[in-house]
Amino acid sequence: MGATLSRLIKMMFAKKEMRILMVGLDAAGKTTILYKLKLGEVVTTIPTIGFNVETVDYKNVGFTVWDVGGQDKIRPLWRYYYQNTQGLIFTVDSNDRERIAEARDELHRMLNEDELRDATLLVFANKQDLPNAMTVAEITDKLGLHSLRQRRWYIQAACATSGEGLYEGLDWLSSNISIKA
Ligand code: G3D
Repeated sequence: MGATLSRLIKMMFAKKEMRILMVGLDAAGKTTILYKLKLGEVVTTIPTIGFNVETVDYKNVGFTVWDVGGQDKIRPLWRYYYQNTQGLIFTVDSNDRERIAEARDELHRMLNEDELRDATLLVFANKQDLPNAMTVAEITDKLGLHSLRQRRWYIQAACATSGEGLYEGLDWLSSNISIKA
């Protein structure tokens, strides 16, 4: 699965120079997705205390991943990573009903950032394998996605542990990303 995925991603993103940010609350499944894609060596850095960033550079695509939520002090530091971001992947734990409102708030805060104005949004409704998982429709509603204006967005059901849905989501992202010449 991993090898096939990375081959497909290589084809999808060929010749496109881009930066993709993947964020979400902790335990949403971001790291699992990153490793499942088998893009190469995942490098973990801590630019400052409590701010853990994972990066993978794959051909001309840079993936950067971190946790959002409850970190007001370090929030201004995120800006550094916003520059030149064409794609924003927001990963949600579909089973985490308690924190879906927090996830919504974080998502909208990020989308309000000026540097992310033109970024295309892909939401992974992750952990769909769990029996109590919220449906894509429910998550769409709870994240307030229909209220987004002038934003290309898409929500994809996914299971990071099996890899289900990851290719479909990234396929959509690569086709809908805005590249500045
Ligand atoms: P994060 O990087 O967003 O913080 P992780 O999240 O990738 O570390 O995942 C948090 C936990 O959720 C991990 O479990 C991981 O295996 C699990 N997980 C990720 N994706 C899925 C999924 O699609 N389905 C299920 N059932 N679990 C998933 P552990 O036990 O290692 O903490």
